[in-house]
Amino acid sequence: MSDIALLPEVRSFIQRQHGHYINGQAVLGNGANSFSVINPATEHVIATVNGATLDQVDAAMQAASAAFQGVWAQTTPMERGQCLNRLADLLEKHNEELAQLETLCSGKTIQLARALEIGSSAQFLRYFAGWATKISGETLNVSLPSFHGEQYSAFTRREPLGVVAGIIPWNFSIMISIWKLAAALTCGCTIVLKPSEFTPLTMLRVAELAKEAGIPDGVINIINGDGRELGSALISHSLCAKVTFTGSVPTGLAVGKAAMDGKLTHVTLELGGKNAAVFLADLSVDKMVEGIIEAGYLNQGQICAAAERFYIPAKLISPVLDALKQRLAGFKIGSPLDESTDMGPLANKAHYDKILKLFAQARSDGSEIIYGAEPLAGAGYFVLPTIIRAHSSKDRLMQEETFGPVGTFLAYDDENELISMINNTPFGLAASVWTNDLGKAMRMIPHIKAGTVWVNMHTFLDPAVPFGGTKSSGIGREFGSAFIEYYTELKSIMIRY
Ligand code: TXE
Repeated sequence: MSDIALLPEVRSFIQRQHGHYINGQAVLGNGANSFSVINPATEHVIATVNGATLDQVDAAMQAASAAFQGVWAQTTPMERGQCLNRLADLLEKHNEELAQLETLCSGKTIQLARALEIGSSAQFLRYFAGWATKISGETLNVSLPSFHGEQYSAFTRREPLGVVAGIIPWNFSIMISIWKLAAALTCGCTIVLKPSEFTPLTMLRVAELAKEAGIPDGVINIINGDGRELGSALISHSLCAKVTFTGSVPTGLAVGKAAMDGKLTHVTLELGGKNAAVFLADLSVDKMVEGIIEAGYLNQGQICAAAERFYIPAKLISPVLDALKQRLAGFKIGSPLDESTDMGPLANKAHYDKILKLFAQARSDGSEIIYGAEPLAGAGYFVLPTIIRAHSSKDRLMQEETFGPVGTFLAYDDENELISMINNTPFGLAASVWTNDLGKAMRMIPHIKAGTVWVNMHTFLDPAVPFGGTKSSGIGREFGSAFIEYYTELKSIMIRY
């Protein structure tokens, strides 16, 4: 197979000069702090983006605030839902264009871009659209005494927080933006999104489609540029009512502190971790290998919920690792625009360098490398999918997030030790248990400290099911009905009559 042909609209889009999207208009900026977007599969510059000035950050926040108090406040919940549904229609209509753009910027395989970045984003939009008409308060019973026949009534209202700042990582730049945008807009908030410097293009195109979908100017704004400078400016802006962040643990901690500092801005943090997948001895080697690939190697492991620590029964670990090695060695690694590719490049040079450093450390630490831990020769940020066999839970690669296609495997003898092994980490985003014995899995679930526990599956998210981390993996939940609490303020009203 070979690369698919790029659509003419993709070619013309990347040739444009890019900047931001503020109040329904593309805004270019002055070019003083422009930066390049690099295709990680070829290392070629594919576009140039003008980074935002602080004045442009302010203009985006002002536009979002004006829309929040004006045009968006005047829409009915039904109309807000209809806007999101129309945007979902347009994402589906432009699936190929957006998927190609995203693959060029992020190195994600085209199949994954079509299915997850666009297909799944449309589904999330439709799910949130359904909530728009169902966000409401409660009527409450009051027990205050009545001395002169007076009576009481009380109720609550769910009121939108205001302008939301959404800070987005590079691994799923459309899907994660859509999660945040859809939750905010459904609740009546407006949003300023800051995509990652590595993947700044696609949301500019989605913002144009949002306008076509009838979402009023100022409701969605996009700011591109340096994370530290613009992120701080967004968080500390007087009009910022809420920050929603997905990204690394250190940056998330900085974002959380900045949000708390001064004005107690609401904050949701969805960070990474070191997720565990445990396989019980009743499963066949083949089933384990399928599960490991699903849990650890999708999108080159660049998924915050992916598993990186694998626990395998001692008597099965050698055949499992042998079979896994054979499967990974058969992976087709190459151009993400080739529909037959299993694994594309890592998403950017900084991340590639980090993974190569971890490989070097694994060697110097004396880790047992079963497969991989090597870059591929030639252009592009390609590495081999990697299998490391750990000596103990204390090994560096059993503790530190790699965010790459790097599975670290530890043998266990006693199933009773599994819970303490899974929980032996400061993080708690997700975990999975793989077994035919549902009773055993059900007994383990309450003891696992993680925001999501999967049984016989891993990584897959559904808009109906809340998602978020415990411990150092974050605070707050996205999706389900849980998101409502994080985008609205609860107001209590008491009436004496
Ligand atoms: O992520 P950051 P980076 C991991 C992965 C990767 C490492 C660094 O291991 O190698 O993090 O990647 C913005 N205030 N993950 O640097 O720093 C930034 O511009 C406010 C895991 O890309 O977390 C971007 O938009 N914002 C992860 C966003 O924050 C700031 C996904 C995320 O950047 C900021 C991605 C600041 N001070 C990488 N500094 C996951 N778990 O999902 C940066 N930003």
